[in-house]
Order: sequence, then C-alpha cells, then structure tokens
Amino acid sequence: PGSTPDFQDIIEDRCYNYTQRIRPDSRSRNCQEIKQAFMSAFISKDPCKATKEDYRRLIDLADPTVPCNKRVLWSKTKELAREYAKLRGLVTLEDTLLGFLADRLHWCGEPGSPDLNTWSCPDWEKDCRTNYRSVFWEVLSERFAESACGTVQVVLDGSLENAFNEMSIFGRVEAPNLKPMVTLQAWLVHDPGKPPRDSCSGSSITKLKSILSERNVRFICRDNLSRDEFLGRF
Ligand code: N1C
Repeated sequence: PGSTPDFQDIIEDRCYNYTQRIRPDSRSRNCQEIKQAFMSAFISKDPCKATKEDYRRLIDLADPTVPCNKRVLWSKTKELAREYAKLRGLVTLEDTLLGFLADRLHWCGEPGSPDLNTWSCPDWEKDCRTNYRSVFWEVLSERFAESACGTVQVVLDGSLENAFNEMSIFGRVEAPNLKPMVTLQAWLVHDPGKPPRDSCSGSSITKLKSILSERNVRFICRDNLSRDEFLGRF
C-alpha cells in the first residue's frame, strides 16, 4: 500500500490524544514540532534510502518515558501481547508516544515532491529493507529493548513452526540488544483451535537461547499455553 490517507492529521490527532489524555503526566511535548520532525524525516527522499539518522530529531523530541522494568515484546502476536500487557499493567512499544503515533500506519515520500506517496511504498520483503517504515520500527525497537531492565517478557506464537524467527524485528533487533543481567521471559502461546507446533526445547528457541547467552541475558521459557491459560482465565 501507499501512505495512509490523512497521515499528517492522524499523527497530529494521536499526538494530542496521547499527550493530553492518555499520558497527561508525560512532560509537555509540542505536537506540531513532533509532526514536523516526523514529516521531514522522509518527505522528498528516496523511499528506499531510510537511515536511522533520518529519525534522530524525531526520537530526540519524543523519547520513551515508560518504565524500563515493565516491557513486553512480541513477534506475530501483537494483539495478544497488548491484551496481556494491559491486564498486567505492563507496556508494549505502542504505549510509548512514537509507537502510539505510528501504529498501523504506512508512510513514504518521493524524491523531489513535498507530498506523501499515496500509491505505493516499498515493502521489506519485495522491494527494499531500508524503507522508512521498517527503519522507523527498527530504531524504536532497538531503543526500547536496549533500555529495558529487570524482567522483559516476550509473547511468541507457539502455533508457528518457528516461534522465534531470526529475521523478525524481535529476532534481529530486540533480542540481540537486551542488556546483560536482564531476564527474558518467553511465553509460547498457541492460537485457539490450532495445535502447538513449537516448544521451549525446539530448534528456534534454542537459537534464541544462544543469542541471549552470548549477551549474559537470563532466559525463562514457558510453552504449550492456550490463549486463556496465558491471559490467566480458564
Ligand atoms: O518483526 P516483529 O513482529 O518481531 O516485531 C515486533 C517487535 C515487538 O517486540 C515490538 O516491540 O518489534 C517491535 N515492533 C512494534 O512495536 C511494532 N508495531 C507495529 C515492531 N514492529 C511493529 N509494527 C509493525 O509490525 C511493523 O511494520 C513491523 O514490520 C511489523 C512487525 O510484526 P511482526 O513480524 O509480528
């Protein structure tokens, strides 16, 4: 797809909603400035040439202020992870200002044009990995993971053959950026009506363990959980 219609208005609305209603305690932020910084990160630029640098100013304006010891990561389980976080008073990246602003949106620009491209934005698999949306989530995810402390949870889809996927953002960006001494608690949850296909002793989780042990991150894993068991109601 191309950029989400009314991208700028959505960013602005969400920014006011977040800073004034959802987290009015968060230090006062200028939504006009944040929107401008978001736009200037990618407007008029080659949509396949995104760099972390492009988002530097935006990130500086809106750094996460969520607690470091209450973070929930996920891969292929966004809605479930968000539900779990909400029930337990924990947070996902969409609970930070920038995660909240960009959730479910698409955006890219065109060289030489002041407008968003509403026809087509590059895809990570088909077109280029350094597209503005992917790089945005990578930068945010990297910061979210590297600044986590205490126990970090990750919700993985146990109905997949490889619950841990090295090519996912969790696999290539978050897991390798956890700090030493952090504990990662993994939950393998299978979909209702589907059998568990991966487990804590399977090869994908073994790979995750090896990435973590190199970094001195402790690892706890629970598998074979149904959605209801995981969310704690039977
Ligand atoms: O590639 P993934 O999952 O492993 O990424 C998820 C991982 C989470 O732990 C988040 O902290 O990375 C973070 N993250 C988001 O919060 C997020 N919100 C929306 C990464 N990506 C996010 N998106 C979009 O979903 C983004 O476009 C990205 O490519 C997908 C990742 O989904 P996935 O494969 O289920």
